[in-house]
Amino acid sequence: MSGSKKKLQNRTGTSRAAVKKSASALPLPKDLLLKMLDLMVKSRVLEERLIKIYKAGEAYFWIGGPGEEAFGVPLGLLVNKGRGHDHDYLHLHYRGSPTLVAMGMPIIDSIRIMMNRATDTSTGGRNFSNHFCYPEWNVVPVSSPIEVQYSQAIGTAWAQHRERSKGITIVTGGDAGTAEGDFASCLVWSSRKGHELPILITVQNNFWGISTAYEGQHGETSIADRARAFNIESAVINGNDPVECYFRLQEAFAYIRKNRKPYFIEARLSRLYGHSSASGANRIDEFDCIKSFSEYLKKSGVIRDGDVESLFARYESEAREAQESVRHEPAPEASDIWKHVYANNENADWRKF
Ligand SMILES: Cc1ncc(C[n+]2csc(CCOP(=O)(O)OP(=O)(O)O)c2C)c(N)n1
Ligand SMILES: [Mg+2]
Repeated sequence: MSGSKKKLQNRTGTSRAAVKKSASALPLPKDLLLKMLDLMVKSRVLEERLIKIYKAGEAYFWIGGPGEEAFGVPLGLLVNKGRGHDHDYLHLHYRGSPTLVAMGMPIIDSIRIMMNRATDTSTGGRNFSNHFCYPEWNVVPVSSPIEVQYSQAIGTAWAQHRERSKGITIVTGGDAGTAEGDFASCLVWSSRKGHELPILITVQNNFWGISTAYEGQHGETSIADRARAFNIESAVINGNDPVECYFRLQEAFAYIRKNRKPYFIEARLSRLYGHSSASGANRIDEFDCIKSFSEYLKKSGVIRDGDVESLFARYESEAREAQESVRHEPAPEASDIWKHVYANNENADWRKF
């Protein structure tokens, strides 16, 4: 990690040290800490399996969320999951696997997308990794063009505002994409006086846009400063610390649910396997949130030597078995390209209109 990146990551809100000092006991219930560790490991193992599938030549492309578990897992745990405006809508980007794992997505679902099988319920095997879609959980389809989710999110947030529903809208994305107009549109539309929207806007700042470093691209001190200009409540947090993320996200959710106004979070975190398979998908020497969280839990007496290793082994065997069974599942047919293109029309085939 570069010196300036370390400096930027230190310039966040509550630090782990502060959380620990202020609490004589554990900062969160033991069961919750264990659950977060479990889901973080499950998500990491899943992503590492996807990378292995790619490297074995059984898939065409990988992009995903290893390094974002400390942020994504608490986010998924705090969501009011369900269908319709009284539940939360999620407009995720391609690093959203930890959030979906925390919401209950089985490992095999993600492997089906990765291996382009017709059994993949998100895309019918017609999109690439981590392009999730779960209508039953209000998870709208992940888009390959970056940042468009920020302008799409205004739609569900506006509907929830207009109908005074109980649910809120959550939108996530990367730091580099904030250069695009959709991000600015989201800030404008979510903060208009008298028409503020119930939306959690997050940016997972890993300090990279593919191979372009953050430092040379931003005039603002932090991305969160842009939200402040619109009078949107905002926070810069250490996205590598699951305890801090849980507390800060909990605060943000409570604020939005009560006030029906926007909240902005910039989470500074790691990108552990580079951008995608296009950059090699090799392990990078950046801060590892699972390693540090396990060490903390060991020191606090919550887990013992060997516990984390057993978790990794258990999920690795589940993921390997899933891959083996998906191998025997059918690929989509060429004619399947017309399926599910437009909602509720007879066949979505424009040639027949
Ligand atoms: C509109 C658009 N422009 C360019 C791309 C190519 N592209 C894919 S990911 C990416 C970088 C995104 O960086 P950031 O927003 O920081 O997210 P990260 O991948 O770092 O999580 C780019 C430029 C794209 N998919 N869509
Ligand atoms: Mg980035």
